[in-house]
Amino acid sequence: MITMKDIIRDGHPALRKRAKEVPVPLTKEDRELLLDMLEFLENSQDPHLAEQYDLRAGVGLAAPQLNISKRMFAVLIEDDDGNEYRYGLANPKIVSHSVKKAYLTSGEGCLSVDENIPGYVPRYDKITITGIDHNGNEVKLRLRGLVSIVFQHEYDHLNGVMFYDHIDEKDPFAPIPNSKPIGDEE
Ligand code: K3U
Ligand code: NI
Repeated sequence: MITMKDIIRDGHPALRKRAKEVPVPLTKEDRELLLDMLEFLENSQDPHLAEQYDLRAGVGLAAPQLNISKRMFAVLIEDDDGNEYRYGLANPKIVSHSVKKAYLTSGEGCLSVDENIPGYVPRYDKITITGIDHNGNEVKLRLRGLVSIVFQHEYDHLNGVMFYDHIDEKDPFAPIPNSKPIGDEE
């Protein structure tokens, strides 16, 4: 079972490396890793288990955060309409995206970053992403809003990019042109 002690923290060089593609078809070991990452997210979102195992709640987790250099991540999140997105993805690719941007008005957080780093993180509002899911099937997902933002945050981890890299250093809350704010007003 994955716990917080398996998650490496900001400053660890592995968080800044480009992760490696995984061989397809997925090995049993790689499918199990995706399932373990999904299990972590489930446990972390269960208040009782989170307290029992001292887990910080998360909606996403990428293999490089476990010091595993593989292009794999897991996401577990519900959209505003109550649809659940529960995916372990290997070799994901963002094949298209909107011109329009989106950002969380409350900023982003990361299980590998212990402090709060304020500021707007510009993301694409909509993306289409392909990959191999935790069952070994090819998938193509069209995502928008919050769900799209979480997938982009996890995708960045595979390229050694941290959310705060996108924050305007001089003016963290500078308006993002052509963008949709996501958060309090919804
Ligand atoms: O944002 C978080 C959250 C947790 C439970 C319910 C609602 C929100 C926690 S931070 C988080 O889940 C990161 C996980 C990381 F760092 F491991 F990738 C993902 C994330 C947070 C915020 C925006 C985009 C992605
Ligand atoms: Ni993160």
